[in-house]
Amino acid sequence: MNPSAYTLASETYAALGVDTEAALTRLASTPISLHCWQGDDVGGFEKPNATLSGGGIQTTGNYPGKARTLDELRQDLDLVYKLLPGRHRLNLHAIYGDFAGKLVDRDAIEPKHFASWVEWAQARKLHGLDFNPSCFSHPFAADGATLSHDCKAVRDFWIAHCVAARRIGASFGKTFGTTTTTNVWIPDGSKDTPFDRSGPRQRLADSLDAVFAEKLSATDHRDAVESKLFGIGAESYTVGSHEFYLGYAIKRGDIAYCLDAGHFHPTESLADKIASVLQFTPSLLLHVSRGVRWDSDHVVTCDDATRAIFEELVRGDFLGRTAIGLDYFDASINRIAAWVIGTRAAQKALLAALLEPSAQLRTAEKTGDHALRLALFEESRALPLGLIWDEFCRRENVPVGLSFMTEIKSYERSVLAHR
Ligand SMILES: [Mn+2]
Repeated sequence: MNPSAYTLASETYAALGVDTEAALTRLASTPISLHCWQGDDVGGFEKPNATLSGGGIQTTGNYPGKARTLDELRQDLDLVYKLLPGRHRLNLHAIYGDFAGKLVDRDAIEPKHFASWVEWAQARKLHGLDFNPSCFSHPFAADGATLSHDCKAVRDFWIAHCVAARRIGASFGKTFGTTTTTNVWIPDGSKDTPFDRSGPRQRLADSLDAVFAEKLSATDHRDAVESKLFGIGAESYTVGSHEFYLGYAIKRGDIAYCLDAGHFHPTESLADKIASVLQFTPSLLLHVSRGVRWDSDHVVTCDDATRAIFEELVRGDFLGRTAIGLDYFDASINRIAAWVIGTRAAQKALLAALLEPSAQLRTAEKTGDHALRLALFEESRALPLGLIWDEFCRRENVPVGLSFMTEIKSYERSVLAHR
């Protein structure tokens, strides 16, 4: 009998000292948190026909088939998870609660509003749920400030929202027995050059202290803070900048810093920041995204920048201290395809990192043989990654190769066309 394509590929890797079985085991046990907001263009379900407003973020495109209700979103996610190898998580924003037709304001959300999500996720054996307060698409966020607002009543409203969000996150962690990450991102900033850059930052630091004052179980729950360079309509100043949140996370020592791949200058390497951040913070939240010129939230691809991020996680042995989430929203193509392509691309980038000839690379670097190091990097690019990936999909009983697109197309004809 001829050896399988996987056996041949595995031998190619073995010749470089790489154990493909160990890589597949690690890949299978690394969950990715899927962002629920790809399915409905960040509208949420607080009220019928809710749409994203403000926040410095924007979906572009008007591809048909957008999920209009919780049920439609869940139906779409069922297909998404079916097409992904491995066991994953779901990342919910507060605006995706099951409010049963009642208006529940953001400061009044409770775990009970997410009980049907918990039930849904448990029935599908998801790894767990993650959470985010939604500090946008709300009258109190309309002037571009939330936790840093100069009006105390507005700040207090958003503090109450974030406190409520943390409790919901902790309830998820307790239920699933896996640590839930609740990530605080706010859009606060200004379109034009401000005079006072310090005041809003002082107010934000004070607000965050109030948000994080309640001690929650570190087993159930992890807090994260997410920085940003700029937003649409907030081009000149962002209160929660990289320096602000990195400093805040280090000062506290018990919260994770969130690095979003779309939240830096286009020429900055997110990968290069990982080992620096983790020198001084206990854990990291990654928002894998793909900025194109601006924080455009394009679908993740297995490009060099994404591969470099996962290489850092593996080389530094940081996977255990990192929560991996996706954050993008593309409304110009089939949204389910966007979810599946992006998640599979992130997983492929992780697999590529796990298949690096790391022992040989380390030795070459240690002995000063930089030509060999370069040669190993270049040879690695042409290794049969795709054959190992196909084997992973086969073992996980999900479509191999492009056939996942056939299932998505069929769903588009039978379900999405009727929305
Ligand atoms: Mn993000």
